Amino acid sequence: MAKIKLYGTSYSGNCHKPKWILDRLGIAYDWIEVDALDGSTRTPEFLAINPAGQVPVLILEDGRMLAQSNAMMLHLAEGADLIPKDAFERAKMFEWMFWEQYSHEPQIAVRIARKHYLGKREDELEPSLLPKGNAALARMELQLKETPFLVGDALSLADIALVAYTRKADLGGFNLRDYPAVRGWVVRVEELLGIESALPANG
Ligand SMILES: N[C@@H](CCC(=O)N[C@@H](CS)C(=O)NCC(=O)O)C(=O)O
Repeated sequence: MAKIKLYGTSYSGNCHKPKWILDRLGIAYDWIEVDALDGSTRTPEFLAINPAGQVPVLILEDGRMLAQSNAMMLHLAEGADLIPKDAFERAKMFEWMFWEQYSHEPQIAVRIARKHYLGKREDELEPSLLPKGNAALARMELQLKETPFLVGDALSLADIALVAYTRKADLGGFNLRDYPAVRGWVVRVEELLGIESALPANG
């Protein structure tokens, strides 16, 4: 069987999610760099790999393809302690992961990409992204004032899905100092993942 392959953009939070799981679980893989912002995901060659034209893309040892960062994490972490055994806690983890894709990533990740990576001016950005992104951060703050992780006392895939872009929210014009419980959680999760902090040094 071939080694697992992960197609990804090295500065993309969605691509970090499956990478962090592979690293944490000690699974061998080859990283294949594809720039999500220069059209490389829309070439005929890449569309033959993922017809959705997006990274990340995971190719399993037997050649099967899996898209969607959260689906990849669920598959790779099957049986690991990142997925609660209790059925209700597992459903709460899904609740956060589905919410991440609908109510967090489309505002926070998009604002980071447009403002920081594409260098758009404030007046070129969709005005609703800032209030909607702040509403998402406020929702997380409410939970993280109560519990150290999004689902109770232990790190789960919910934390990994949500930390990917939350840790870089300042690059999108958000201010994590307004959300102290979220900031403390970012530090905790980054430490557990063994990754360098993405929070602004003096922030
Ligand atoms: N919901 C998808 C989102 C994937 C996504 O938005 N990928 C971006 C990079 S972060 C991309 O490939 N953009 C290039 C394009 O759409 O052409 C996931 O979680 O994997």
